[in-house]
Amino acid sequence: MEIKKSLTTYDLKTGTLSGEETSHAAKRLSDVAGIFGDQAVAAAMDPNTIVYEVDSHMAVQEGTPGGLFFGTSRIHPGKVGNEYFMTKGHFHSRRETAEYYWGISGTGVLLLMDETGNAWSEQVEPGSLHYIGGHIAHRLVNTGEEDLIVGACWPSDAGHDYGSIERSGFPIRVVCRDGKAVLEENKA
Ligand code: M6P
Ligand code: ZN
Repeated sequence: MEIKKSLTTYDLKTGTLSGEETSHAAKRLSDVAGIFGDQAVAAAMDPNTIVYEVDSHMAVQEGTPGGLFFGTSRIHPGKVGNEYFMTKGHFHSRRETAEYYWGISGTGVLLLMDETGNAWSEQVEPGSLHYIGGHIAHRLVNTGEEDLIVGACWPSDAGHDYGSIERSGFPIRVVCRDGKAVLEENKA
């Protein structure tokens, strides 16, 4: 019997996934403009600007119980006004499901929020490991000048609930003041 080679590769330095059952998606400003605090500034920017990209490895169908999905989020450096580029962020549709995130390169912030709207954050850097428990919304923010690359692993039946975030957002925004990343209350 021969030893089979994996049909998928994962570049440990860049998080890039390639081969079987992998896919790539780009999120442009036109896809995510609504998440930023300054809507006038967002509207004046090039809507084709790529805010972040996601590589995924999905070996089973979305919704399959017992399976796992694996991915890489690459948030580009940039700001809308003073607010750093970030992911849409989501709760899981099956609220009890958890997820791991880990920092691969770059620096940023993981914003977390429970279902009562109580929010907190963790610094993301190469080698940082983040266990995101069930019932916790999660969003990545790139506070650096290079790509923030973060790995992820989550259950294949978790699903994404973006609606709750679109309606009320996170109570914290990560903004640049005097060249430094700070947390500010979301006044929207
Ligand atoms: C990670 C995982 C994915 C998620 C992606 C982008 O790779 O958490 O499930 O889709 O980040 O984040 P979002 O869906 O919030 O835009
Ligand atoms: Zn998730």
